[in-house]
Amino acid sequence: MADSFSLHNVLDKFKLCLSDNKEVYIQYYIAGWRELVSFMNSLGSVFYFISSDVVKKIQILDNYLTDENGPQYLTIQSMVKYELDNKLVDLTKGGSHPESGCRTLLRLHRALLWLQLFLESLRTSTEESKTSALCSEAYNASLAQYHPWIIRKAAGVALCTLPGRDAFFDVMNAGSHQDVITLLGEALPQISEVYQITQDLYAKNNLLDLP
Ligand code: 1Q0
Repeated sequence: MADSFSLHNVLDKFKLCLSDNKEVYIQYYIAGWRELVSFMNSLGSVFYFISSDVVKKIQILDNYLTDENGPQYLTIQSMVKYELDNKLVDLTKGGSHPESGCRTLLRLHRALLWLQLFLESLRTSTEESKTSALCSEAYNASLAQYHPWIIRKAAGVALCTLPGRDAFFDVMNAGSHQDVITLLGEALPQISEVYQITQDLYAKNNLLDLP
């Protein structure tokens, strides 16, 4: 799996996410996350508790996409409309739809902000920068607020094992360090556009705090 991973693959998938009228295709969104899972798995078993949760969420969304109502799940926009119109979203805890597409995708959406912040800090980092520090700063500024103490603690332990900056650039498998930096500069605006469109859609529909 480690051999097949390349930063190009991740970025290509997120690039494919946007339709002409700026809707977000779920198929490519989860394909981007699949690439990230393969990257995380290549970092070692300590990341397994993180990647297995992502795999679970990809699976839930994939099941919606391939079942009989699949066409309603073509884009995040159509999913939100379909699930809200049909009362398929639990707005408070303890309802009958604990695994709605909307709440499942929200977890990945929050993690996408972490990815965006982390890749941006990596892009502008210097040789002295520590990936584990960059990664945990990005985590604390995004995902951490949604995680209980025990998960934050475990995430901290996993992050300490991240490879150093040079090795990290190599694992991304996208050419020289300068190539990686250039690629990130081109691709990050696309990830951030996908993030922002989703964020605005969820905000407009009051879905940002789904349990
Ligand atoms: C590079 C290493 C990754 C470092 C990740 C930062 C720490 C994240 C710690 C998250 C712990 C996840 C365990 C389970 C959490 C769930 O409780 C939580 C909520 O779900 P629920 O159903 O209980 O309400 N789930 C989540 O928040 C989902 C997302 C968490 C995972 C986010 C990991 C993002 C990883 C990205 C891949 C690494 C790519 C790095 C560089 C990319 C290079 C192309």
